[in-house]
Amino acid sequence: MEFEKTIAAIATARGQGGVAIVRISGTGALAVLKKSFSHRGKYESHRMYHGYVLNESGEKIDEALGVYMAAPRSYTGEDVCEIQCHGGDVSARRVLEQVLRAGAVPAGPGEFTRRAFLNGRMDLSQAEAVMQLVSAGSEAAARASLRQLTGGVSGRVRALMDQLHSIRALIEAGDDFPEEMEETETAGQVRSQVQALADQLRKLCDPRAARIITGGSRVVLCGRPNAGKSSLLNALLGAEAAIVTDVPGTTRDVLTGHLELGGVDCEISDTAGLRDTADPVEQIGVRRAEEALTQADVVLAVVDASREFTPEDARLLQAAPRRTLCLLNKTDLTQKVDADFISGEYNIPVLQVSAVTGAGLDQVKQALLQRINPGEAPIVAQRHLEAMARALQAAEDALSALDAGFPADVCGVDLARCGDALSEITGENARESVIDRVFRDFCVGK
Ligand SMILES: Nc1nc2c(ncn2[C@@H]2O[C@H](COP(=O)(O)OP(=O)(O)O)[C@@H](O)[C@H]2O)c(=O)[nH]1
Ligand SMILES: [Mg+2]
Repeated sequence: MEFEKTIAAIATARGQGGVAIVRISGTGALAVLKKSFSHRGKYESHRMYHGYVLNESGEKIDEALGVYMAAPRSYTGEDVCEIQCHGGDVSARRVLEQVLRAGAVPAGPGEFTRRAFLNGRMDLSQAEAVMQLVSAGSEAAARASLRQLTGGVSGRVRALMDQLHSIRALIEAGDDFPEEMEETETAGQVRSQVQALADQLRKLCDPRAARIITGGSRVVLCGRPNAGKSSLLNALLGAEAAIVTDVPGTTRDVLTGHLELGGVDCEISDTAGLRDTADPVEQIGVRRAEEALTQADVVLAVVDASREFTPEDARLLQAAPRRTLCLLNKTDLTQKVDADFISGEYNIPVLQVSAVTGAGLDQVKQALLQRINPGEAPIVAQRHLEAMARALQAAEDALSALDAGFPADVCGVDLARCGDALSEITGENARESVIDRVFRDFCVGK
């Protein structure tokens, strides 16, 4: 596909840095470079040249490296030139201004990647991975984006499409040779293949893992006042995030800090101690604490080991959801509560810790990681999960039709719907509006 305009933008982030890159793409890219760069003579493709960026009157704007990447071996699939100039906003901006004067036009958000997609250099899922990768907030998110960028999602969609094609072929064979293929035999074979397809779709979609990889996980500390929740937050983060005092009811709002566990971003919230209180501010704090608990991936229920076990502790542990770990804190002091008692009575794993000495905190981190671990979920983008869910629904509709005794070819409509949903992921025959939505959130220069 040939675009009329040669586009240019600063591809690197704003602010001070060693180098900045001005990227130019389109049929006029080399002409623009030649008009703006001091290197005379031949530009071999994929070779760096040292020189100066010059304005139209031959004044030096910056010392830089220039490179020409001939189509189609470039990011966009078009002729691409890049100027690596000095970092900082001024140099890069002046180089860009020169490049625009030399005939390029400013690139829109994601326009380079959009051209790469439209030129068949990557499919839509890979294009989205580029944006996911540059905005990744954790190692797990970056790893997942890279898997997607290198075809992890595309490959799976292709495999599912192949399965769909063979199911359709089976149905058509049944139509063409009705006397050779018993109707019920065809339906049985189709059914088992559609079932296998549905099973795979279900396995690929793990919204919880996807959310944890891309958005991080939520861990909430709860317990009665003075159990040591704020001290534990600080100890886990290795920072003084929360105020610690021996006055019960010190923490009134939900306070959060971030920890990266096994590459996964983990947001740990400290909450107001759960108790009945007349103080209206503390009451709001308690309500917020209860709200945070419902959102938690893991709940850390803190019990003070140095004091008698109270009915409030009992209530907390009784109400504890399955995803709860009990932290028996202050084990550096004389212990009045026994870990075996809690695990026996409430069927909850108990870890003995001390926020003051740090004892047991590594085990807490390990236990958290074990519970949160999202694995290498192949599908992490919301748009892909939604399309997969529609594909799964269509496959299940096909199964229902077969189970209701309809002949195999009746479920062809459902299977077509399944295929349409899958092809949205890779962007084959994608509607313009879908493509627009994908690239709308891109940054300029990517
Ligand atoms: N000895 C000892 N004291 C602790 C420990 N954890 C917290 N404390 C003390 O217990 C009191 C209440 O702690 P805080 O973290 O504010 O409890 P919160 O109300 O649950 O947030 C403070 O005086 C802390 O210094 C611990 O592991 N050992
Ligand atoms: Mg507190």
